Amino acid sequence: MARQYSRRDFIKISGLGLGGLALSGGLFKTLGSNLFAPDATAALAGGGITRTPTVCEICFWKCAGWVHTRDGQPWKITGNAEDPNCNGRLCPRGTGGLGAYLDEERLRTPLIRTDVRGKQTFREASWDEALNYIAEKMKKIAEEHGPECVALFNHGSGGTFFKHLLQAYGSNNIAAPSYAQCRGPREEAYMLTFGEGIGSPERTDIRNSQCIVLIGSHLGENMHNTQVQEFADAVGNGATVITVDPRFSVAASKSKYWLPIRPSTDLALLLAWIHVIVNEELYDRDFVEKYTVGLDELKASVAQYTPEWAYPITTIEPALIRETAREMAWHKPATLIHPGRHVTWYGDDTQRVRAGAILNALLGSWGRRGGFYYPNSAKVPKYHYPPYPKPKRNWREAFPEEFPMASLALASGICDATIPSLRRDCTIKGWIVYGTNLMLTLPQPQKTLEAIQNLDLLVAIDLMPAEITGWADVVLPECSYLERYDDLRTSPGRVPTVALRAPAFEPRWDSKPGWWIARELGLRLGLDQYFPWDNIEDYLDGQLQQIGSSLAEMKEKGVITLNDRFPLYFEEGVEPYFDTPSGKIELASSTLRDYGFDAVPKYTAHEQPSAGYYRLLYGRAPMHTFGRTTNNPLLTELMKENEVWLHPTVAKLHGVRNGEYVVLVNQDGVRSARIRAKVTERIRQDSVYMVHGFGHSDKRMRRSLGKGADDNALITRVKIDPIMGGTGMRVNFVTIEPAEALAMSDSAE
Ligand SMILES: Nc1nc2c(c(=O)[nH]1)N[C@H]1C(S)=C(S)[C@@H](COP(=O)(O)OP(=O)(O)OC[C@H]3O[C@@H](n4cnc5c(=O)[nH]c(N)nc54)[C@H](O)[C@@H]3O)O[C@H]1N2
Ligand SMILES: Nc1nc2c(c(=O)[nH]1)N[C@H]1C(S)=C(S)[C@@H](COP(=O)(O)OP(=O)(O)OC[C@H]3O[C@@H](n4cnc5c(=O)[nH]c(N)nc54)[C@H](O)[C@@H]3O)O[C@H]1N2
Ligand code: SF4
Ligand SMILES: [Mo]
Repeated sequence: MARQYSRRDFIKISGLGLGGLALSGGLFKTLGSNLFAPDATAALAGGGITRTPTVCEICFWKCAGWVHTRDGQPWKITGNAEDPNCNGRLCPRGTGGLGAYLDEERLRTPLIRTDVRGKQTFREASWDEALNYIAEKMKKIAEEHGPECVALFNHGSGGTFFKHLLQAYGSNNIAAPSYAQCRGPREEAYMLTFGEGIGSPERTDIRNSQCIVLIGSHLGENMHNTQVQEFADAVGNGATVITVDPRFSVAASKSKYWLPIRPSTDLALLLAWIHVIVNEELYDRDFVEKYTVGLDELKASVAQYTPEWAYPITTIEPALIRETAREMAWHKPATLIHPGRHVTWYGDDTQRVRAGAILNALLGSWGRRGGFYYPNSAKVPKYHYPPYPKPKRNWREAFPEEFPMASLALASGICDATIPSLRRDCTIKGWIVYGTNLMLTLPQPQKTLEAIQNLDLLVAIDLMPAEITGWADVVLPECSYLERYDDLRTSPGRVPTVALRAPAFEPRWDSKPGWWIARELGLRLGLDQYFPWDNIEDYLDGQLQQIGSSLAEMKEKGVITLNDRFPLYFEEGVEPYFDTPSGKIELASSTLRDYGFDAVPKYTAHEQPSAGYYRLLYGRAPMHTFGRTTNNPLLTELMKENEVWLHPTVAKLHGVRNGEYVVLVNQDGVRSARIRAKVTERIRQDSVYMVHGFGHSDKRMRRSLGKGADDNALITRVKIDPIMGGTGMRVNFVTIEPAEALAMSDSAE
């Protein structure tokens, strides 16, 4: 039985401090109603105290909650106690979700560009005019180049309706930075090893783990709700935590072992751990014999990777490598080598994550308590649409014989395929960008801009005037998640659940829900047969009736749990099935071998920074999600700008004092916005660290404009994973200059 979590658990594990508590009470009580113009808002449910079910959209953990109103005014958002994604507790960002709704700087009406791209000069347009404009352009692109020359970038719940629209139109060039810039290598590495991916929420049985190994995963700062709750619980229950991180992260502070590794060398450490576990025969013999193939090949391959070999590479002492390997083996199979989430680091990411997967296999933690469970997700029959037309081409043709394991489209690949080149076949002419701010989240922003200049059509559907909207031809204002229905949440977990997001408020100004926008565009493109439902309530009710529920029931409960479920762990006498070519867990991957890659991961060295330069590392802060909350009026109260972490020796060398503003200049001479230095022993001397999502430059977001610096501006080069096309982003080096230099160069312009 999971214990009840309190908000203090979050505070403790996240290092949020007392500021985080400010959001737990009622909105107006704690922050004062003068921040907003509450009269401009209107609850759908009317007077008294009301509650409406929601699914949080502040990050992608998808916690279910309740939106409470008092006397027709927004009051607070709380977690739904029946929801396994939150156990009744939202994280500080989810609690601050009302800020997304109340932000006066939101997009208010459709906009059509009146000047060159990037000038941010728009005129207001009616929905009819804006949608007709887009539909005409899309028809023209389809006639002249084929519908597959329109691509969709998306992130977030409403993306479902735009994916449907694009497929009905005839394109499956559908991508998200959450694959090739995030967890793509992880999914492919686990597919190759176990025949199944990890998914989201992760299938990690953290709450029952006795030994948790975190390789970069900065749980606590990475504030994925129940993952942090379970981590707090496991720590409370005395689990051994081993954290490998060049920075003393919050997770490192909860750990028995902190291994401050030289960045980019994790694969050496993982291989040395495998070496110890294989050589000392510490692996789960029974499990390995029954379920795996390739042990001999693995043994032969890791023979060279002794802890002594790894020491000068990683800077981790051989004795410590042995001790931590033995500790992991001691707790097997309840030892979890966390698979990570944002894993696109150095370009050999699929192989690095695979080394972790192999360790998990050796320790027998797959399908076992305290390791990885088998997730259940609610099966809701799909709405019955006519089949989609078959696209004649897709982005893959732009990359013949490259990235064979990419199971989803690459956002970076679509960007490349938009830039005309003799090498590339598939030239994309239109982008629809739903809920992703590509300027801050696609690396090599110089390339993104070049691609944009080649487009015939760029549509941005956003809540905020985010940077990407400044480059769009048409900007469509979506209403916030608190003002709309979305598709049902059926994400996997220990129990199969369905959750509903219903609107608590009327859409403010002239904003509209994503489902409505997608449908209206579909009708204008002559795709009526793909949008047979007149309104979303019919669509949702139809879906829910098929699983014996109804929209009315869901509005009451918010979350329902279905009975139909699989066991979480392997069971005695039941042969598990692995969807790999051998039908077993592949320590040596036959698929990788067939494609000419190493069947067992091998170490490759990466370039290190030269004197005076430092590796640029980045990560998360518990009170923000990427750049999507850095203008949120409630969450900016908790953290207004980011800082760059510098080791005292580095600070001294560059004459920087704690709290001073500096400018980072990367290996290509690109300069950051000014950013405050945080001088701390908690980071290695060869690296600097900053939180992603700051340094906004769009003038329409005044709260975040010019606050801190944008890591992405400095990520002008990447190392691409040849297996699946992920973009390794931690391959940029920066030096440090005083901020005055920026002031001087500004005035010189
Ligand atoms: N430099 C750098 N790049 C990164 C990362 C990094 O740490 N550093 N992280 C990577 C990772 S892990 C990921 S998952 C990706 C994420 O990359 P993206 O998917 O691009 O994520 P966000 O930055 O959250 O983009 C969110 C956009 O959605 C808008 N938005 C918010 N709510 C709504 C809504 O309800 N409707 C609509 N239509 N729009 C909305 C916001 O205003 C913002 O413009 O980025 C990757 N790229
Ligand atoms: N609050 C909050 N939580 C979030 C998000 C958010 O925006 N805000 N985003 C969510 C999303 S989409 C994702 S993908 C996850 C990302 O969260 P994680 O998957 O946990 O992110 P990481 O890439 O591991 O990056 C951060 C950590 O890696 C360390 N690091 C850097 N280089 C190296 C290296 O070479 N080796 C090792 N061992 N460590 C290194 C950094 O010091 C830092 O502590 O967070 C999720 N949770
Ligand atoms: S983890 Fe926090 S921000 Fe993410 S969905 Fe849950 S409450 Fe919202
Ligand atoms: Mo991510």
